[in-house]
Amino acid sequence: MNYILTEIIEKVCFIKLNRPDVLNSFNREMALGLIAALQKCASDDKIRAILLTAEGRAFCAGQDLKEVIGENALPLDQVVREHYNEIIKQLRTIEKPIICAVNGVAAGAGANIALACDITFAGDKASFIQAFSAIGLIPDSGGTFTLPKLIGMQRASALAFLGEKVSAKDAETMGLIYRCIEQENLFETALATATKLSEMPTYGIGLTKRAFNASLNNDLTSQLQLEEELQVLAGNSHDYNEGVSAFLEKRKPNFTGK
Ligand code: T3D
Repeated sequence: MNYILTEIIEKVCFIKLNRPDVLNSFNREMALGLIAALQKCASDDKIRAILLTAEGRAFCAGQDLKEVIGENALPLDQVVREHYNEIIKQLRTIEKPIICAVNGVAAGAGANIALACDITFAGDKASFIQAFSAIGLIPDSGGTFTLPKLIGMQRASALAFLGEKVSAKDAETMGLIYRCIEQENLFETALATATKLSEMPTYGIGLTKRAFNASLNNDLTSQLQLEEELQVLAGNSHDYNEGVSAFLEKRKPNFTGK
């Protein structure tokens, strides 16, 4: 069984979680498969945007809880380090836009993986649950980092402690995700966004992601210094030259991502 499906549609790599019978919860094979798919996206220059979604009625129910007990269960630190930490590091450091289409419930690590993507759409039947507290765990997969930054300490605490289900509409209203979309239009909207981004100046967008990541630790002076440095890199790119030329020549630009 292939737990991670990938398809390249022009310049977009479409990645699908594929264990629908257990709501796409993560066993080790699926986690390592997702990491491998993301590594391939990072290294392949022809891929200029990534679209992450899932098969069936759920997006992802987090860790497969059948794998965490019994004598063959891996130690918790190994699971967190080798699976979830690695997935989140990939999502945040690949300097290409990563779009997520949350097609149903996203719980535990599944929720925090969706929230670590750059632009997250959710269908209006989808929901988000910080399911960790119900089983005595803390939010992993970057949850303790991402949640307070997205929605503030009060709402992050309420969601993490109570573990209540948040509808996609409420997630949009509180700034947890970018947009809640009618379910039937979810994939079309997410794919159109990924396709649009895949034709834009990928290098500059990647540098923007690098700057946003750094802003989480920098003071204003350091961040302004970083903007200066990254703007020089962007300004020396093919796509900057092409963008300015196309504007002046009143034609559509042909960006290469370089
Ligand atoms: O090693 C570590 O533990 C560290 C890593 C932690 C990371 C984490 O993600 S911890 C959080 C783990 N996830 C959860 O606690 C969520 C558990 N699932 C649920 O609470 C519910 O399933 C949902 C709210 C997500 C959806 O509810 P509902 O009513 O729509 O579906 P259901 O009937 O509960 O589930 C459908 C099937 O999927 C069912 O199997 P069955 O009875 O039809 O054979 C259920 O057992 C299975 N399933 C759902 N979630 C998981 C799962 N099987 C294994 N692991 C799951 N996480």
